[in-house]
Order: sequence, then C-alpha cells, then structure tokens
Amino acid sequence: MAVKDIFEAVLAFNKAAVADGVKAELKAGNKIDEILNQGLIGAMDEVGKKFSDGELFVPEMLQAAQAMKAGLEVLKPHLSSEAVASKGTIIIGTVKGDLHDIGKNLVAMMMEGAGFDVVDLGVDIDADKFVKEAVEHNAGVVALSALLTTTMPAMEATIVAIKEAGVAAKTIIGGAPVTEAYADQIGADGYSDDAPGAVELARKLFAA
Ligand code: B1M
Repeated sequence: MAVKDIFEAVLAFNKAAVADGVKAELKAGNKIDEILNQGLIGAMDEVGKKFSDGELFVPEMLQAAQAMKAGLEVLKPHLSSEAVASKGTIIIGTVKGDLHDIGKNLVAMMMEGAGFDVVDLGVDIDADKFVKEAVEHNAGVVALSALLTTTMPAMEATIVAIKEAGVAAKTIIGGAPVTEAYADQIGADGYSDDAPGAVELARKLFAA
C-alpha cells in the first residue's frame, strides 16, 4: 500500500480499500498531511476534474465522496490529537442550498482536535438556523462553508442576519470558490482556504 493506492481507491469508489489504505499508511508511519492531501483530497480534486470534463457524473462523484469519508473516519482520531479543555464554541455548517460537506467535516474535525467545542449543523443550513444556534450555544465563532458559486450569496445573507440579530460571534468562511476578497466584500471576520488555516483563524479570533 502507498498513498497513491488510497488515491486510486477513492477513484475506484472502494470504501473498504480506502479505509484499509489509510490504516496501512498510518501503521507504516506515513505523515497524516500526506495521506490527507495527496491521497484523499488529491483524489477528490481529480474527481472534480473528471466531472468538469464530462468523464464522471453526479452518482460517481457521490460514491467517491463516500469513499473519501471512509478514509476521513479512520484519520479522525489522529486529527484530534491535541484535544484539551474547551477553548470556546464554534458553530459550523454548509450554507443554504449547498450539500457539500466533506471539507466542512474536515474543518470541524480539526477544530475539535484543536480543543474547541464544535456544533456541526450539517448541510443546507439557512441564516435563521445559524443565528438561533449561535445564540443558544453562546458561540464565539460561526464558520460557514460553501462549495458552489451559486451558494456563496447565502454566506452573505447569513452574515447579515447574524449582525442584524446583534449576535457577537465572529464569522469565518471558506470552501473551494471562496476568496479572501469575497470575505472582505461580505464583511466576514476571516477566511481560510483550508482546514488547518481555519483552525488558526479561530484561535486568533478567540484570542482577540
Ligand atoms: Co459537487 N461540485 N456538485 N458534488 N463536487 C463541485 C464543488 C464542483 C467544483 C465540481 C466541478 O464542476 N468541477 C462544482 C461546483 C462548480 C461551481 O459552483 N463553481 C460542483 C457541482 C456543479 C455540483 C452540482 C451542482 C452537480 C449537479 O447536480 N449538476 C451538485 C450540487 C448539489 C448541492 O450542493 N446543491 C453537486 C453535488 C455533489 C455531490 C453530492 C455528488 C458530492 C458532494 C458529497 C458530499 O460532500 N457529501 C460532490 C462532490 C464530491 C464534489 C467535488 C468533486 C469534491 C468536493 C470535495 O469534497 N472536495 C467538487 C470538485 C472539487 O472541489 N474538486 C465538486 C474535498 C474537500 C476536502 O475539499 O470541500 O473544497 P473542500 O474543502 C477544503 C477547502 O475548500 C476548505 O478546507 C478543505 C480542505 O482543507 N474549506 C474551508 C471548506 N470549507 C471551509 C470552511 C472554512 C475554511 C475552509 O471556514 C469556515
């Protein structure tokens, strides 16, 4: 087994082989970063390219996502190795209209690993729900994920609703089509292009 085999197993939609591959690489002492970025995330990028080229369709994209999730589940305890007393509460979710959750799950796992209490609302979450949960949990940060250009405006709607409701939580955003410039434009308190960066951002915002 090698990281390349994990990549291939995701592309073959083989959940068992992905999980076994991740276990084998962990046992062999391979770096978690490499397994994640070259194996799992790399494979999903390839799936995205094949989808854009018309070589794969939505059902296949979904099967690849399930295979990747099987690998992430095996990695999860290793991403959470820093667990200590709670550093604050973060509400996370994928915004209204958007069903992509793999990146959001990864961000949530790493935030948990960094010692935050994470309330994961799931996917297709509307602005009111984010506001309600932020108030209920007295959240310090609300983290929004979007993978579609068409659902990015839902981030702005959520941030506006949070501000209008007078909720003190900071907002951070991310997801493949999202940029720093967009975050500035819609008044988010922070942006990161990956999960470790989102954790750093949360640390800074809680420390501020
Ligand atoms: Co979708 N899809 N999809 N899809 N899908 C994309 C996003 C796409 C780029 C594919 C393509 O065309 N090449 C394209 C979007 C185009 C666009 O808007 N510009 C697309 C499309 C078009 C669609 C549909 C519209 C297809 C259709 O029905 N015709 C449809 C929309 C459904 C909906 O949401 N309403 C759709 C459906 C699906 C599936 C359901 C089949 C499945 C999702 C399954 C699931 O998530 N449970 C799926 C998948 C798997 C993808 C691709 C192939 C992979 C996404 C992924 O999981 N990547 C994707 C192509 C691609 O991105 N390469 C694609 C791995 C993941 C780890 O990365 O989520 O980017 P990502 O997360 C990263 C960073 O972005 C960041 O951290 C992570 C890494 O550390 N990050 C954050 C994410 N959230 C963050 C939040 C933060 C900070 C960082 O702070 C809060």
